[in-house]
Amino acid sequence: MKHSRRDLLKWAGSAALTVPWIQSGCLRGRPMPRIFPSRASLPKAFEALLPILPVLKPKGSDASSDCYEMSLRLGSASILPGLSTAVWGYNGSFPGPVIEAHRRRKVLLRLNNDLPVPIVNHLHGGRTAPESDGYPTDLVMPKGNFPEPHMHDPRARVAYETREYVYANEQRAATLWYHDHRMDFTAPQVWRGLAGFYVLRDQEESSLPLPRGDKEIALLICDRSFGEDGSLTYPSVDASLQGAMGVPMDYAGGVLGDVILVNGAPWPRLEVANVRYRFRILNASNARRYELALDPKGGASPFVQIGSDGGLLAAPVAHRSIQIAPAERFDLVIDFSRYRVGSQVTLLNKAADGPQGRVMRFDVVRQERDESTVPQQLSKIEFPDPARVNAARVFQFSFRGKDGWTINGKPFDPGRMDAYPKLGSTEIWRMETDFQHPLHLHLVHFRILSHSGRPGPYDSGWKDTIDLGAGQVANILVPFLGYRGRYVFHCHNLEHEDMAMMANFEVV
Ligand SMILES: [Cu+2]
Repeated sequence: MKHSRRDLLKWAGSAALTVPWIQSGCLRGRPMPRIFPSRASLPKAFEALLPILPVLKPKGSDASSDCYEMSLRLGSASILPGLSTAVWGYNGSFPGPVIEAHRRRKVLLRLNNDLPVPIVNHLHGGRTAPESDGYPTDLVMPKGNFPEPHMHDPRARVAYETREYVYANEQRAATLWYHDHRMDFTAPQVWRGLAGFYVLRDQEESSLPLPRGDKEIALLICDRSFGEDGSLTYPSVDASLQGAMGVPMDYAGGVLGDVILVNGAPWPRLEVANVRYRFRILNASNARRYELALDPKGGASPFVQIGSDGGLLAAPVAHRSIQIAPAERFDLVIDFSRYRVGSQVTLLNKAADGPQGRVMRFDVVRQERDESTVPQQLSKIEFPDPARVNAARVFQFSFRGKDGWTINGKPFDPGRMDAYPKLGSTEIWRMETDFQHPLHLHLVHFRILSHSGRPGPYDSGWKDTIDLGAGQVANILVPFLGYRGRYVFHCHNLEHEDMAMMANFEVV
């Protein structure tokens, strides 16, 4: 049955539409990302200590797999001084605990839904069988009498209260992450806290002399806004997330927070030794892009990139600053021996002014001997030959008024298949955009062949998300490996995604 965007019409009919959105900030008719301002007073920067995210312990293990279990439930977090914040978290925590996985060792993840709404879990960057990938209609329904899901997708695999996700980990080491992917409601559910790291390791990576132990730190960066009482606030049309989806048209371009959180703490600081550190950085924001830079600079190119969405690069790449869009990951080494002990080094966000122009601070507080190095060769990467592809496709990502954000002019419909790549084949996908969109394909990793003409500075290695600016075109080389079945590709600006910028491919 054809899925109508009934809810989108509700969204389009919401009160905010009475404000012509042409006046509310737009780029040639397209709504722009916009700050939803906090009512709470913004906390002082660099007072909170950076939380180091705890690693989830397996419930059990055998020769080939580790079993984990988490409940998605209401939790309470201390984010703003003197206030507590209700979050929706994996095990009640925001961000969720880190899952440490190993190549070729299966992870069995049982998730229990103790929230009042359906949830879906997606492992972003995972080469996952379709039944565990977190297709947006593969809901895990909440306890009690929740009304039947409003979408009618005959292929939906609806579970009740609990589901076991199986991750084969038949892929190279990489920084992955898990997050909610419920159709039409991903943006508010991730905003409330449903996201965490999944660090996949392998022998190749562990054998390198990179910074490790307490010198390897995962940083989940996101922006949020808060009410006077410390609650997370978001402009949902229906805050229960049980009825109408979406946000008023003013926020259809994307919701920005005015508080920058790292690992759940506002503008935190971290005490470091004057040695190399490895930071696995994830932009888990709904719609905010960052350009990360250091102050003081610490040389012309203080960031040494060693990895991307899909794991290690072939060789390190030095950067003056890092542009990171929603869902992208950067694996970076910063050498604090460039600074004197006693220095305070601010991680800036040059993409914004004011409070959002800063992210966190590193305080260089002690001297240590550095045992780590960054080898000139990190990994051997063999990309498929672009001259020997099996198919080429074009996808246009554009805003179409009441249809919302569309792909090839069409809003998401679980009942419509948009491409049938063959298992084991390689395709070139040409992506064209009208606006800034971070585009993500499930199941696969791809190589960026061109990005507005040529590969950009951040396009080395394997990617699963590509950030395209307004009017840009990219060609990506995509090997379809792993599994047959139905998967989605979509914009990872979560408001765009909820408002229909998603499509299907079926690997056959
Ligand atoms: Cu988008």
